[in-house]
Amino acid sequence: MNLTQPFVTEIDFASGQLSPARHVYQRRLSDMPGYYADADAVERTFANEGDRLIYEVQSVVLPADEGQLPHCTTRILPGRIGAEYHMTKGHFHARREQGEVYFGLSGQGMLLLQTADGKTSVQPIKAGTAAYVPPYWAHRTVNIGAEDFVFFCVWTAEAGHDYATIERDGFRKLIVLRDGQPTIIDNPKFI
Ligand code: PAN
Ligand code: ZN
Repeated sequence: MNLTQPFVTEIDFASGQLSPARHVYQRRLSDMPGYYADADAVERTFANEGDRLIYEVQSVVLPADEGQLPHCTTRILPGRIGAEYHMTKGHFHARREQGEVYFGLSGQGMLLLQTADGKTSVQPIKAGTAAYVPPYWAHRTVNIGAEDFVFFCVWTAEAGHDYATIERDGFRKLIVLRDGQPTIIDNPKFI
């Protein structure tokens, strides 16, 4: 048995900053090739402002042993690429039967979920919302507000991450600005 000592981490709800500082990684537009539907808008964004920061993850790294509960904050900056709101890559868990819990800390977002056989679901998350990602559902978060969207996640160490499936196929739904409102539309790639 590898005994992990109990510990606490302080979280700033507005920024997602962890104290003490933990592992941090950022995802910029160049880290997400092919993820946004409007390729011209991706090119325009690079041309006008370079490699835009889309989101940042601060995570408590734990041993990869079964039963450990890694946890993190994610901060998605406000903005759009064309009409499509800033979002995470999204993934299935490598072990599909492993779920996860998200908890909203600040800002306004949507949790987009889908199963391998094509079921989809969209759940709103704001400060104080606990969202359940059941086993077998791929999941992506989207910032639909004008401020940072920040949330906390807890998952199982054994879950693992499969990014390749979503990178190849995308989600069946997109969340875009349409008629002044965040709107869920069908991804034209699937029609
Ligand atoms: C989350 C996500 C985090 C970043 O902790 O990993 O929000 O999103 P991507 O991993 O899709 O880039 C989680 O779902 N962990 O399992
Ligand atoms: Zn996950």
